[in-house]
Amino acid sequence: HAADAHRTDLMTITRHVLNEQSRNPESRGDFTILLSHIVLGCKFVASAVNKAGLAKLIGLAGETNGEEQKKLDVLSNEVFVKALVSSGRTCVLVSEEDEEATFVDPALRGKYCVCFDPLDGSSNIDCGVSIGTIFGIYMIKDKDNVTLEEVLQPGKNMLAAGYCMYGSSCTLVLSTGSGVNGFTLDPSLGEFILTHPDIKIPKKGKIYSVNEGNAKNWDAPTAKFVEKCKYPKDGSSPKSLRYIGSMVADVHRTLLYGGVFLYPADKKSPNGKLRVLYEVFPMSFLMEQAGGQSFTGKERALDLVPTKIHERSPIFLGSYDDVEEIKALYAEQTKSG
Ligand code: P6P
Repeated sequence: HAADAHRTDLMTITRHVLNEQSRNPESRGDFTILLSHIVLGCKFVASAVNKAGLAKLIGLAGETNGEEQKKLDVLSNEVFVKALVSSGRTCVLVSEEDEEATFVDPALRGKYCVCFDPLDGSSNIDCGVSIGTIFGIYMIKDKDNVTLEEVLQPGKNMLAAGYCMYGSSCTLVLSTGSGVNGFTLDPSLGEFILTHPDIKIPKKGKIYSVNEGNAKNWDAPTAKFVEKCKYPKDGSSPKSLRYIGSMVADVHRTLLYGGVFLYPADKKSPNGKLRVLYEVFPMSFLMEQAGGQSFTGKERALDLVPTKIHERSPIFLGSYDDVEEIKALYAEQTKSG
């Protein structure tokens, strides 16, 4: 059975990606090498996040080694930037932590652009809530003359996207464009092992996930949708509200259990809060690959063309039928003008 297979026929993430890549004739292993460096970054962050609590504890005991405890998100960013540059497979990087894009030394350039949030939800570290790394990968046509304009591509051009969630276990969820697979870190091996093959999100869910504290500022379609979740008119039972406040955790639950995750626009933030290149696009890519969908309130999220690297967008993503309901409410608003 699966357990035995795990013991002897180790389907590691590297082997799984090699299998997938071998199906496309012109692949020369560059993507697999890039991915192995992203995986290295995730393993480092996983161990640092696990120690964070302990380090804090030691800190309390006054035994810090004097070295200023670097904020985990800054440290994670440095690790990912160095891993991605040293892979020799990237030419430009966009990180949530860096105001400007990083153009790789021309001597070290490869054909990929990686957009990433090294430690999304890091404000939740001190209370032990799951946090995560989110990444999306684009191909760049001319790596030697890459400009910022080439980074500002619609999400539908992404070749791959994924997240790594640092929680009770470390789970990496990845799509390279032919479905979604989940891998769990086996610390004894230091390998990510395939544990969730071919993830498909339920067509309809019983959960909605939104920060109700922003309800005062929502627009009418969002308010109407949430009202329908709480007071269904068709005699069905109300949906459950689950909101962790860490995107990777809320999206992971939505992917596995179904339902819908919303970060809508509101009067205070007309473009919502979540960032297009390294939160909205990667999660939308995964949702579509898993049979769900993702909508901005105006259009399919992956059709959006960003104009700035830290641009924000409202997002409604999850089970196909649930997002259809939201799209219908926004279409009604557009019709009534
Ligand atoms: P709010 C975390 O800070 C984050 O960027 C996402 O991980 C999360 O989904 C969102 O913000 C939570 O925002 O306004 O509900 O606290």
